[in-house]
Amino acid sequence: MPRRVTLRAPMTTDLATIDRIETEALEALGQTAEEAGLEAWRIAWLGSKGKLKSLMAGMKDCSPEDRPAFGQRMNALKKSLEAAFKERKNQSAPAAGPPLDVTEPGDAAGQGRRHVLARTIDEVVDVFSRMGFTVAQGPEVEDEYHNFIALNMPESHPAREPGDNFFLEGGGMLRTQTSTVQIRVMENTPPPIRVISPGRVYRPDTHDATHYSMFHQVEGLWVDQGVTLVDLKATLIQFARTYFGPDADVRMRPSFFPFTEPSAEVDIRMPVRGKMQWVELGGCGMVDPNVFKAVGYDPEVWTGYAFGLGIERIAMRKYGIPDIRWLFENDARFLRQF
Ligand code: FA5
Repeated sequence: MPRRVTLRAPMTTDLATIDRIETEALEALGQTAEEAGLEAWRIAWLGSKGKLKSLMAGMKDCSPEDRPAFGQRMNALKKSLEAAFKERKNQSAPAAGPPLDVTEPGDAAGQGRRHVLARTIDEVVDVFSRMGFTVAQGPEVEDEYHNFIALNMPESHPAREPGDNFFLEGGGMLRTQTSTVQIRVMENTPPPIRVISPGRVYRPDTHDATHYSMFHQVEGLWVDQGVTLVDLKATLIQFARTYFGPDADVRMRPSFFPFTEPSAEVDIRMPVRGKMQWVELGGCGMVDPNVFKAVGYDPEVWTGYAFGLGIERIAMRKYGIPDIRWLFENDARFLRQF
């Protein structure tokens, strides 16, 4: 039987009596189990009109020399009763009924998936890997040497304008193209070379349906003796047919890039909403002899081709996504479809 708690106000300043009162209070608490009893104990001992309050009122009856000891004892008592109450309440929680119905069927954990761009990169890498390319990586924070100078873009080149680049305070820049990795690979590896390098690049382009200020490219570089434009076109056709289907085709339109000569834009002909269409995916060309000189390769001995394709454009065509911005809005309703 839980002991009845009375609200008779104890009035004492005798410390030994207070010890006894504390023992009594804790015993009473120990015998109280159910929620209502605990609450009654709390009101009786710790409430605003409770016993602790009345005991504290004894302070005024203390002589000035006894006051500090009495005050300290009262503080300790208060802490002890509060801590004991908290512990008892925690222990008794299950007695109030199980908070969890373990027999209830659970919510299945939502299964995540890879972002459509990450998937596209994996798929593109897979196709080129099967053609013998290995994957190389380079830094996104670059220096102007690797982003421009070694790629045959002198100080006066219009692509180096501050408005077309994210230059960083204190030097350096965010790379604008994955062609930087061509240089980094050739600097560290003797030919022959066959690498692809997928990664993020940054340009202060205005956002619209086909442009974003951060996007992905995949760079390809093949250096060996006797490499020709035919090898380049054959590789791109092989990629297009494997990735977009056997009807896909490749067209190269003459163009200009400072680091390739000759240079071309790569268009791929593929089914777009059921109709075959030419779609521009990137640039390509034969590695310019000046680039070979910058990395210490002999341009009389070595030849090579390079290409750089936009990953977003590839994903948009493959999956019929009409607006590049949707790829970066993180709307799960959109992303869940892929
Ligand atoms: C280049 O960046 C060259 N480095 C490609 C290259 C590599 C040429 C090797 C020769 C040899 P370009 O600036 O055209 O080229 O960009 C290549 C592709 O990136 C574009 O065709 C497009 O698919 C994609 N791209 C460019 N700007 C954006 C943008 N703001 N948002 C999304 N994709 C873009």
